[in-house]
Amino acid sequence: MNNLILPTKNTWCPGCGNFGIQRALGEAINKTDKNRTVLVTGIGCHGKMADYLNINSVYALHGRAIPVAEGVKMGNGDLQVVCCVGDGDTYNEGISHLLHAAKRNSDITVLVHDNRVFALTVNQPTLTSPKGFVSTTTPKGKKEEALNPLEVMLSVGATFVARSFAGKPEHLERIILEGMRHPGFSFIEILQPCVAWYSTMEIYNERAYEMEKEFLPLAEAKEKAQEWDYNNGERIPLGIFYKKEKEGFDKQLEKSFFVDTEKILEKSK
Ligand SMILES: Cc1ncc(C[n+]2csc(CCOP(=O)(O)OP(=O)(O)O)c2C)c(N)n1
Repeated sequence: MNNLILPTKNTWCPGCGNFGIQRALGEAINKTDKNRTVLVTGIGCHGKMADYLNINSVYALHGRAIPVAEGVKMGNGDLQVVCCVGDGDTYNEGISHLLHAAKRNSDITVLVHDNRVFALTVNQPTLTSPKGFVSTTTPKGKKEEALNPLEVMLSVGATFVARSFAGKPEHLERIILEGMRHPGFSFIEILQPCVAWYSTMEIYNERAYEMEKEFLPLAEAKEKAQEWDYNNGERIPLGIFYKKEKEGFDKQLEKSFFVDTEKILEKSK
């Protein structure tokens, strides 16, 4: 029984992929210390997770959930900090924050609810919408190709890179738990069907498969990430592509802070 799901009035569309993510995230948090967990969300349909899960939470500005989450973690390193962000939110509006947090290995877990559309504002394309995507601002189809966020994350030095699917809540729960336990930045791309603007459930059910071999060496992980580039590709691999042990940024900061302070005190004697 997922006792974190609140009976609050829910405005997600019936059949929305957010329900699968809510179930998986609630179950994963239940298996950790819920009272030590903080959820930071962006703005959009995904952001309502803050209202629908019984957990300490903060709504950030659109695209700015990641720096808020980093601040929470730096302020209190004992907390487990999880971010629910949208693809429009974090690949379009706030992509620089995502790159910097991944590069510096901030110890936060980022769940991207990637429905490949700005949903709450009723259908504009995002970086992961495919070429040809018809929307309110691209009535004749999107001219640009999509971005593959996994390739980007692997290139900037993210230490945990995974992909799951809202239609597989058990798989997603395992990946979220692994991500939360990873001592550094964990990036989890979640394929999320949007019943209103981009109904992909059938496509993902046909094409998405769980990789037999996970935790690949970096070059292999990059190659595997290219199997589906968000425009073309028949099969969509799911699972943990890459994981590397590296001290989280808050721990590195803590050490340098104390070392410097000690040196200053020593000099002032
Ligand atoms: C700085 C800023 N820009 C734009 C908006 C308007 N806005 C609110 S929700 C939203 C769409 C969010 O899309 P996405 O992040 O993909 O989340 P989804 O709704 O698909 O879950 C936008 C553009 C805003 N609130 N703040």
